[in-house]
Amino acid sequence: MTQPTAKYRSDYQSPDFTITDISLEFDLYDTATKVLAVSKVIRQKDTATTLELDGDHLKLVRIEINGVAWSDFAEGEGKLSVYNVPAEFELLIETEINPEANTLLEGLYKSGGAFCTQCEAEGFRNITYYLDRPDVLARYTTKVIADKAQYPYLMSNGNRVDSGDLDNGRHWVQWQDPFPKPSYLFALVAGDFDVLRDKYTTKSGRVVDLEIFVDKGNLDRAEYAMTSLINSMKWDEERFGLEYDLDIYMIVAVDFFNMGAMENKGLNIFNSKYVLANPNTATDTDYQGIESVIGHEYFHNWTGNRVTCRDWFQLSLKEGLTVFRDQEFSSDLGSRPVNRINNVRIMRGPQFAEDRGPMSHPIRPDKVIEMNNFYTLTVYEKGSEVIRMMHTLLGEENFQAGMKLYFERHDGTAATCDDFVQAMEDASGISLERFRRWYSQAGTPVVTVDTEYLADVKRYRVTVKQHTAPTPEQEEKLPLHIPFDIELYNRQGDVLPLQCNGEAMHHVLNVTEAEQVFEFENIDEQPVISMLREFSAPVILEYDYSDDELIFLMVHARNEFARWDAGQMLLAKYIKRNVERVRQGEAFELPEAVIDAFRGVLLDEKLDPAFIAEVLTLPNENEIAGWYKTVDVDAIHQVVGELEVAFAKAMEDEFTAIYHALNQGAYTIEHDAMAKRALRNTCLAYLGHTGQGNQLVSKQYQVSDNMTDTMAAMAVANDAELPCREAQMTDFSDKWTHDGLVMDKWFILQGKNPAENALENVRETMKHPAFDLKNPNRTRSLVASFCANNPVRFHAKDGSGYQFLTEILTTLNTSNPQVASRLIEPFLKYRQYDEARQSLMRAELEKLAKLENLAKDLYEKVQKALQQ
Ligand code: B3K
Ligand code: ZN
Repeated sequence: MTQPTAKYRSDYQSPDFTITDISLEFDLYDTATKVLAVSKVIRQKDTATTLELDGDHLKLVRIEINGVAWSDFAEGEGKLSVYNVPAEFELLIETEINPEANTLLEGLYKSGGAFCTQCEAEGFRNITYYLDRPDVLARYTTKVIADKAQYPYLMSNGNRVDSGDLDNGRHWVQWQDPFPKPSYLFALVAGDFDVLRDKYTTKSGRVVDLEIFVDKGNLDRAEYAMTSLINSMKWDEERFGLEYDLDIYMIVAVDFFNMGAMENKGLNIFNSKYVLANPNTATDTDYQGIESVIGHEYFHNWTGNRVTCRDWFQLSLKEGLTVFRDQEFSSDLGSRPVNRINNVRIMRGPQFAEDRGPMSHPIRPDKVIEMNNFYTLTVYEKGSEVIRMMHTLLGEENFQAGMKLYFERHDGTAATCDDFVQAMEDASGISLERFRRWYSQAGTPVVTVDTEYLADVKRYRVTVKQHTAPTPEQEEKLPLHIPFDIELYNRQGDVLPLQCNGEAMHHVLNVTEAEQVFEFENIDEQPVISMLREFSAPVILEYDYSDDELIFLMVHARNEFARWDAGQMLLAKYIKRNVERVRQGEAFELPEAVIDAFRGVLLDEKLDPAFIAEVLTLPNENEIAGWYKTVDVDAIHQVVGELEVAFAKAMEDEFTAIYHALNQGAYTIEHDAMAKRALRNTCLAYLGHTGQGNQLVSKQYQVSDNMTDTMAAMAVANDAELPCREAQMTDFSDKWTHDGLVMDKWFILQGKNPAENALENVRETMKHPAFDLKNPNRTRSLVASFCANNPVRFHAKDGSGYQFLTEILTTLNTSNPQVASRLIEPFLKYRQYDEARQSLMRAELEKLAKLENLAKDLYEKVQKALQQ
């Protein structure tokens, strides 16, 4: 095999040819599906005479040009060159593919009994030879032919225009999509399903058929997805003025899927995890996941499909923006502070970690070997933070004007990130010149603040410095435009007006230089400052808060996010201090005042219980690891454990009282009920570390009438290694072995099992009848939760965890490299560990580097990690 090569953003060239229309015919058979593609090809550049098409894993049967057999072509690695073609012509290509052998789950493959597709980013080339790039937009007509008994439902994008029966027990359906689209949005599904149907009338009065396809017998688990879809359609009309454009919207749930879901035009294909739910099988968190992923894929119809990306380097154009939209959707429908807190946890945990690692890249990458490797937290989550910053700088009204202008300019085309920013700038009249650097600069900026109260002149001076450390292949960093949201409080907790040079100032400061000084006038006493409110920029804030100031902010900050954040900073201080103590062989200690501050929040009846639960949730061990240059996994684990016990002991009475008071009647998925469960189960998590733990947890497991409470009990039993764990695990597995999706929760617990023999257990669990390494959900649940979320056991000193990961990666390298490439992440951070662990992990990376046929996905990451 030739060495994989990189593509560069700067090399972009518009295509030599384009395809305006394509007519596809699929004759579906498990091992030999015939694909006939007839395209209208038009030359775009005068000098071009060779048409270069992308294609992989294809058996070429024939080529015709304008109805005549064509032999002037050559097949190369991953491509087909057709020579001496005219300026405009009809190209017929017949290929044969083998869906059953397709374990990559990219292109056309079989999931259980159904045929389905996944084409983003470059999967369409596994179906036929094509201009498989997002800036070639064609109108698709698709005819699907299959056995009628086995595959009664045949679907593709757009509207169903015709159908018929054949005499050999087969039938066909023809679909037509009126909207030109890139190949990555193509979809096909054939199978036998149960269907949940509904209708939605758009604000202009058009009636849209809504159909959700699930495996037979799962109809009672599709309702929440339908509700979420209808809510999404309504919300997008109300908040963004955007209406759905086809007569039908279909969602198909499949069990074998590499990621969450896919926004194919009119025919979304979903990982069943983000569709199927009822109270017996799904937790509140699952319900929330369904709402946000259904919303996300629906919102792509405008941000992604109607306006798509010019090239894959622009991925954040659609992903960052669509994540921003789905976050706003969830926040408008549910709790804004709780949503914000959870998004910020992802930024501060795994996204900041990505920025520190060898794969660090800007939200608009410059260099890519395997595009699938760039569906990252940076492109998605940081991408959405960049959109959010523009929203903060412009305000809702200007932002919506920018959206409108963006659609006026780019609807029906493939655009760039620059186009988006330009529309925002032009519509608002606000300069985003320096702001654009967020698109090209990788890494997390550190913002360091110093404050000084000048009592004699009644001024408060705030000095803000920003610095971004070098990242791989990007040594030089420039100052960014950081919207820095602050508030000043007096001792009574009143907000002080911000005034500079006699003029009122907005609470969002424009930090644009490496160092800036802001001086606020008429400040009568030393104030307390709240900063980076709402996490107004994806940066690390460094400021030397005293305990008293943080405790003050936990009580007095005006918005809940800032109160939570103050609590997090206070926890961070004592976690760091105790990690040091543990390393010095000293005992854990925590001042009474810190505990009292948290007790105060716990007992504050004015607060949303879901918010209280967030305040009492400690940062996880991975996030904590990110605070260190060299991570001491064992010390961190010990301190988190001791902190849990300290809170549990000190507040046992309060936790117990609240736990019992929040016992609710019948399960509902109303936000209120969810919030109460969240707090109640947080109390249980602490009580798990007290004498009554085992009894309370067993009781909850026994009486629970819903998966949220069942899983909460099991998680506590697992985490606190309670005696009741074993029996619960056995009972659960007996009950749910037939249902992989439910068993995933059990696999996750096995993966996170803190017991010393966790790895042995994980290996044993792989033999469970519900486990299947070929199913990405199963693999992620068990293997990824062990490797990524059980740091103490994965990083066992003997290297056994590392060897295990290499074994798994070696298998997946051939069967499903996309999944392998996600699992390898813990290895990429090897430089953050002590020397012994570093060299063990490095040795594993070197082993992987030597693998024959190392997939591009792993190659890119292994090389970068080793070069770092
Ligand atoms: N656009 C898809 C992700 C495709 C991933 C390809 N490896 C789902 C989404 O972001 O909505
Ligand atoms: Zn998306």
